[in-house]
Amino acid sequence: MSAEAGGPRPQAPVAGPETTTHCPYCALQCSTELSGGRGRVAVRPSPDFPVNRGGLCQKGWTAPALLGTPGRLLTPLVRGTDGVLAPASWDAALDLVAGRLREIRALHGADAVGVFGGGGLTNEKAYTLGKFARVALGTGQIDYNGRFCMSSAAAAAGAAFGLDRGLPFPVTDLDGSDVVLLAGANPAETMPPLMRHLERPDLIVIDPRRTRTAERAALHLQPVPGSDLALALGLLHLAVTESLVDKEYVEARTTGFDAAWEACAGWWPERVEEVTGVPVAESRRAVRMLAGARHAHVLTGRGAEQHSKGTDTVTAFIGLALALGLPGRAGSGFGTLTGQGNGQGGREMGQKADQLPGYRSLTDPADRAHVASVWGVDPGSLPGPGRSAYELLDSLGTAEGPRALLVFGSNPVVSAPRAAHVTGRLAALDLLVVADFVPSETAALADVVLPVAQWAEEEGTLTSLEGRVLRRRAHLSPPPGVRTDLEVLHGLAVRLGQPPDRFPVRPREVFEELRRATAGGRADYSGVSYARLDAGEVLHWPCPAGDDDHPGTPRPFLDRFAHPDGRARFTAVEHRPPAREPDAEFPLYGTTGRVLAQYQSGAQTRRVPELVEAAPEAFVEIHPDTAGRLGLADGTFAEVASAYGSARARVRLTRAVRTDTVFVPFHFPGAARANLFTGDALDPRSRMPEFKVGAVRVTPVGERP
Ligand SMILES: Nc1nc2c(c(=O)[nH]1)N[C@H]1C(S)=C(S)[C@@H](COP(=O)(O)OP(=O)(O)OC[C@H]3O[C@@H](n4cnc5c(=O)[nH]c(N)nc54)[C@H](O)[C@@H]3O)O[C@H]1N2
Ligand SMILES: Nc1nc2c(c(=O)[nH]1)N[C@H]1C(S)=C(S)[C@@H](COP(=O)(O)OP(=O)(O)OC[C@H]3O[C@@H](n4cnc5c(=O)[nH]c(N)nc54)[C@H](O)[C@@H]3O)O[C@H]1N2
Ligand code: SF4
Ligand SMILES: [Mo]
Repeated sequence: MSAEAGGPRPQAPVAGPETTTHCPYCALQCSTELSGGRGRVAVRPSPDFPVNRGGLCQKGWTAPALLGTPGRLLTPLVRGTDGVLAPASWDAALDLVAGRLREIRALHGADAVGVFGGGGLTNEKAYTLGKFARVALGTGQIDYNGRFCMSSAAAAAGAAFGLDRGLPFPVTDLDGSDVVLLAGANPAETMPPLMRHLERPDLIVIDPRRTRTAERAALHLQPVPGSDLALALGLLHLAVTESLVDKEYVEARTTGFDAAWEACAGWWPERVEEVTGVPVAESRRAVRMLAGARHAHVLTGRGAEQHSKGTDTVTAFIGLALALGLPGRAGSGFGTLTGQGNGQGGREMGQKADQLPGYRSLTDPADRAHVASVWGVDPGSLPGPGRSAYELLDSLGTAEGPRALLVFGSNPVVSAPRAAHVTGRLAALDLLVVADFVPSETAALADVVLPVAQWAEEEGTLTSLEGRVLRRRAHLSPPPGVRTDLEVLHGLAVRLGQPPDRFPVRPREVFEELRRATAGGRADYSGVSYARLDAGEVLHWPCPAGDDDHPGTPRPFLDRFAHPDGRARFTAVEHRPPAREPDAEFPLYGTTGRVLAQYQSGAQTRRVPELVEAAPEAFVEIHPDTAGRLGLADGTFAEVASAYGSARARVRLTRAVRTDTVFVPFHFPGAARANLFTGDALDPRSRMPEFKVGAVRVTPVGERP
């Protein structure tokens, strides 16, 4: 029975004083206890969860504020002939959407409808969204914001290890490490409780800025943005020339070393210094620290990955880690720090353009047949792979691209690269539908806005950065008038002619189906169940079903890597410059990233008073020497312009950034959007945009923006 038909809500309010669940934001998925009724929800960290160990960051502490935020969407909105979004009933809104989708499909074909998902969606929602696109809409045009996040790391890890699990070991392994290298990650701001696991190890931080993380490092390498690939090749070169390679490991557990060495043989230390700006002595010290440690880890973050060569850069860091014998060895390892709440699960459940659930491939006949049988459809009816996130957004409203787009869990008007262009593409659509709980900048452009439930009002599972499957639990029921994403997808599917039981609204039922769909896949969840999770079992995927309960796989590579021969692959990669290097017109490097008190596009955190107070507006971080030359005073406004466009933000002078680089956080809307100056270069393999380096000019605009 669906809530649609007026039946009982599938998610009754939870009785009892406290509900154990997880923070709505990042992939660390800190465990929390919620108490109090609507309007009075209080949060405290669960004392015994090993990942956050009683800690939360400021975003986690203030998350309940979002549940009752004044602007919260409580009724569907439909844009009238006067151009204004006005309240409508659910029936009217869903009938309208389904009717328009049918028309557009009849006129232009199934691929004229696109879907854009998010890495914050629960596994159940991400799974259902992918199924909805392929089955109810019959479109191949689905991708998601994780393409902007984890795609380079995923492509590189998949190729090297045969499996992409962000951290192939529990976070608590870091406690026992001696040296941890962080390439382009700033966890002191982006995952503060993770720092509790980084107290013992000596940190090597690679970041063009002296971040809060870098301040805690034993060694901070401060390269030119976009030069990490040369740096990683140089570190591997040094490992070889200083005889620090773990030959036994390389021999026993890897292939391809000779070709990788050939590719980095030309990256002698002085040449690396010239390209990266990192002194030879510092590179040498970094390699010696890593090689001399009993246990060491190499971790990458978005700083190294969000480039047009992000996949090759991660591949080069994996090469360094393999040469030193770290991956798949007890107490050591290689990993990437997944970003969004369900950034790991969200990339396995089939909302990615080329994927089916369980990390299955849309182009593999056996994979298609397996998933089609679970879905009860003909494999031949499943579409092929679609466009990647930026390419999808770029094609909207053109002769070749979708005329309609459904957005679940992203705010691309702020977060997509080349945001002014993307905003124009969204505006060119015949139909834009946004499901959200707040009126995001993207929702403000929509023809139909559908108000959905939030984290503390829904059941589900998420898979954290360490590959552990976690239960999200409902503490409240959604406010009247609000539906869950699963109810929305069910309501649309039925209106598009699907049998009602093909799109269940109960997360538990979806999970049962998802277990079968992922069974035998690389990300196998078939042995996981709500019952096991609720009994407190700690389950990391792969966790296949069997006669006995499978214990899960916290460390998948201890005995062998996931390639058929069990070996990890070195791959030869070549350094290349970013899509645009600074020149006379745009003389500085522009880079972008995060601050502690804001999350992503800011759609959520810009509505939390404490967070707004802590981080009220965008800024341009610039070195005082550079600012002096350009006539920029602290606290005044500057324009940051590239060949693609320009943003305006307040000048913040700091010696923490290189003199040739400026940094702008991307959390803010309007004219302060960092993505107004980012470009459209994409990594050829992962299709990751180049968020982390561009050529810009910074000019004063005075006391006001
Ligand atoms: N507070 C907060 N926390 C978050 C999020 C948030 O929005 N706010 N988002 C979550 C998500 S989805 C993600 S993906 C993670 C991201 O987590 P991180 O990867 O830690 O975050 P970023 O700030 O994007 O980038 C990290 C660092 O890369 C540096 N950097 C810039 N260019 C380069 C370069 O060319 N090379 C190198 N080596 N470094 C460079 C920046 O100076 C920055 O300090 O955070 C998660 N946690
Ligand atoms: N310049 C620059 N741009 C970047 C980056 C960068 O470093 N620099 N980082 C990139 C990265 S790593 C990421 S992950 C992206 C993230 O950027 P976005 O994809 O824009 O992420 P959010 O701001 O989290 O947007 C999520 C939206 O969905 C809503 N939402 C949250 N949960 C749910 C849900 O369960 N259901 C529904 N229907 N809606 C929900 C939220 O209210 C919000 O409006 O930004 C990318 N953009
Ligand atoms: S670190 Fe991430 S999961 Fe933990 S409280 Fe902060 S935002 Fe939430
Ligand atoms: Mo991300």
